[in-house]
Amino acid sequence: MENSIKSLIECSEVALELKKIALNVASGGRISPSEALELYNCNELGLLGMLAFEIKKQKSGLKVFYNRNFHIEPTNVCINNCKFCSYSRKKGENGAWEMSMDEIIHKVSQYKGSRATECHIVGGVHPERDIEYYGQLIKNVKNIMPELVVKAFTAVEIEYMAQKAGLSIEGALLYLKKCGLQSIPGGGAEILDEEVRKKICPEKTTATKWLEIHQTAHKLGITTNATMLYGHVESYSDRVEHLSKLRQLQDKTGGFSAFIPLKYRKENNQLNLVGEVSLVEDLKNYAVSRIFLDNFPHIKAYWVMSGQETTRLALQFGADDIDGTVNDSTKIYSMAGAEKKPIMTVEQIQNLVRSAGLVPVERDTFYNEIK
Ligand code: V47
Ligand code: SF4
Repeated sequence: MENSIKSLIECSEVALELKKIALNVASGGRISPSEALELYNCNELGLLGMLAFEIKKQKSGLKVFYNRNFHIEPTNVCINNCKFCSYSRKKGENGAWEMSMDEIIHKVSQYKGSRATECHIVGGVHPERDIEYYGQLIKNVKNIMPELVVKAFTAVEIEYMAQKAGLSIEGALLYLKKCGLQSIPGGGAEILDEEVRKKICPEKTTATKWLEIHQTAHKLGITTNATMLYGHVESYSDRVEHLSKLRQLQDKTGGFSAFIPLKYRKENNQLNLVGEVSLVEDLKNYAVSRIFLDNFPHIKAYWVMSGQETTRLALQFGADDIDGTVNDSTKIYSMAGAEKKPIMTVEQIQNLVRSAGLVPVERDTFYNEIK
């Protein structure tokens, strides 16, 4: 890292312990979990931003990545009852939806000729839909638009499909891969700690299983993302534990493409009373994640969740990806109180990135640049 940054740190008036951590980061060193905790507990947002932005520059220069994508959410019927979820319903309940295969085919057909490169498919864990249904769904998408990368199903959906089919996780993933699955999104991770999960999503895939599913996907050559749902009942130590588990797995497999912090949004769900954390907390979280996850190539500021203004700021705090055009095709966040109509044109995305003094670059799911 530039010597000027080191001199800035030397001259700054921050506590000695913090100075040592910052100098280690500036020299390209890896920080320990206890040092990450120290960063979370400090109030030096400027210093954290400077370090995170320098790391971002070393990894991707001034580039900020985006893609042309759309989502399919086949159903919000779900066997689970996560307390932060504003979106799931029981079968037949008011507000439940179950798209038929024809409706899905019709929806994908509307994107023909759109230059979209990714179809992101996630939904509730529907008690009656099985792995063959989802395999056929992927095949149908690929038949209509073979050029699309199918990034589909959280570890939670995959665990259920495997169980229902009597398959191992590896068997289920191999089956889905044969049908055309190329990447797995990062959802379902929440906080990778069993005690926190008992409080916010007691029926959901355990932390150990989530990690096992991603590890197996990596082994099979399926890249994945990782999220962290923050700003609810978890402590900074829980966040550090979450990040440590991800960093350890990434050291083993190298299969994660991006880390995506997801701020808990409070509308229409059972955790509402805990409220939402501040913008300062969001930026601190981006920065500490960028600094700690030295083996993750990308940090995504998902604009649909954080809103466009926070996304612009996150780009100064280590994020180098803002997801994609989305095209008003997801409801998970609008139902929880975020962007009501999540759609950005490529031009709007490019303008947002340029207004932060950075360079927009279109990518595909695997971060190949699209010229
Ligand atoms: O796992 C649910 C989160 C996730 C709320 O991999 C909430 O590229 C905040 O994982 N407030 C699903 N967050 C979405 C997801 C995702 C999104 C965009 C890109 C990618 C990727 C992955 O949404 C869930 C959960 O952590 N979530 N409810 C809420 N009230
Ligand atoms: Fe179901 Fe996912 Fe909502 Fe949990 S977060 S209730 S698994 S749809």
